[in-house]
Amino acid sequence: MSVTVCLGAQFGDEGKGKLVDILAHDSQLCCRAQGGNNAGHTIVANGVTYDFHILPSGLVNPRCMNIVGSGCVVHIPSFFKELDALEKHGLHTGGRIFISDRAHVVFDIHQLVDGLEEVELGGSFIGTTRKGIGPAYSTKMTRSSLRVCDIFDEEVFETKFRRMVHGFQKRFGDLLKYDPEEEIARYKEYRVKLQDYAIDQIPLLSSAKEKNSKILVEGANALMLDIDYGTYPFVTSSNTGLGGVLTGLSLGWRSIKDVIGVVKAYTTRVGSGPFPTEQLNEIGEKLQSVGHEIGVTTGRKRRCGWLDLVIIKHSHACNDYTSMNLTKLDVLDDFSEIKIATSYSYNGQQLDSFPANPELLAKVDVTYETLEGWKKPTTGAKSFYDLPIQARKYVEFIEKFVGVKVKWIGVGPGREHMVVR
Ligand code: 2SA
Ligand code: GDP
Ligand code: MG
Repeated sequence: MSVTVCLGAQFGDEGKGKLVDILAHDSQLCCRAQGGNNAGHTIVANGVTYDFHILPSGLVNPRCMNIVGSGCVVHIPSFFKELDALEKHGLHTGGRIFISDRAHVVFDIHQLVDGLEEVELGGSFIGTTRKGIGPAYSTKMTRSSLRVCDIFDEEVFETKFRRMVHGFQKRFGDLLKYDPEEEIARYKEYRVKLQDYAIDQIPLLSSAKEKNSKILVEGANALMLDIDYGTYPFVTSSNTGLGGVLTGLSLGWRSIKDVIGVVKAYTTRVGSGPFPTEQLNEIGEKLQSVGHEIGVTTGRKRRCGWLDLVIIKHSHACNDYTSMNLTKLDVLDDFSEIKIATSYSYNGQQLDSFPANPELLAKVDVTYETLEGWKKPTTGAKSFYDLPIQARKYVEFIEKFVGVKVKWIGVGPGREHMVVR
């Protein structure tokens, strides 16, 4: 068995879905290890645009099997809604998508609590997707959550569910406008429907190992949103880095062959939190409009700024990338000058590592390297040497600074818009 892991190296939306779709062509299994339907992965294949949230992007390839792994949190109605949408696009998913029976369930009550917790934070709100991700992982950690395996025994389900709801009702009182009976009733239907999807992921992955299968792991969100290594508390509630892959799927470390860091050629962020290279000016607006930087899950405009190599170095230190996919290079086609952040300083003193403290991070001064733009379209490029010399220099600057090879370069949204080196 060989495992290739695709991980977001910045704040998410780097274009992981597109790389996963391309690599799925040569893989038997595609797995999600963490997160829920907060993620949004867009794939443009054969002229059709697909949006994935909880489902793995490997589903676009008709020969690829897919697993929503044990480390994920799943809102079951959204899972079925997303499957229905794919079927309407003519994509047949029957027998190719499974959910680990150890994955935790996101209920509507988690989504309501997500909203209430954001309100409680006032001006310091996180800017979550309100998909219930934080509350679902919280109940997982306090051991009051329900897993997919709990759904199948009606009595056990109701007992555990009512206990969890009672906990939230005690905490939020009248603020929580919620009828547990409605949700319990809905699970009568899901109890039957889910039988075709819930599996024990461990023997399935063990048998993939015996068959020497190629497995792809699709990261959701990205390292700077990692609960331990991101810009806490402005993060999501899972380990979005390599750690989450090891705990969220029973693959073992020995089989991991490649860890690909997906890096957008500039930086974007959705939601609150420090963003040292953010451009609150016409540069940021141009990146946002040319790059169509709009959240796939919530429709929010993404904040935009220059590429930050301090972040990519931190990300590489945590995830140990074997190669990188630089994406959306084409979005920079029309800039005469392009800046890249290479270090931070605070009170005149250069920082030698990425700061843990978000208040400090919000105040750092950024040192930039300025590179010449290329002012030519790159979307038609088929090989590295089809790219303008300035674009090649941009790529080479990044790989030299980070010390990792850029093996793939995205020059457009389509499957075919990928230069492979
Ligand atoms: P949550 O909902 O608890 O995970 O939110 C916590 C923070 O994580 C950010 N987050 C994301 N950032 C980028 N992309 C995400 N997926 C969607 C997309 C986002 C969207 O692909 O565009 O549609 O808005 C994603 N999911 C979570 C979030 O903004 C919070 O800062
Ligand atoms: P993910 O969350 O990392 O999978 O990324 P998203 O799908 O949320 O956001 C990336 C967006 O950029 C999607 O709309 C992709 O279709 C698009 N995209 C991916 N790679 C490229 C690229 O190289 N060039 C351009 N112009 N668009 C790209
Ligand atoms: Mg996304």
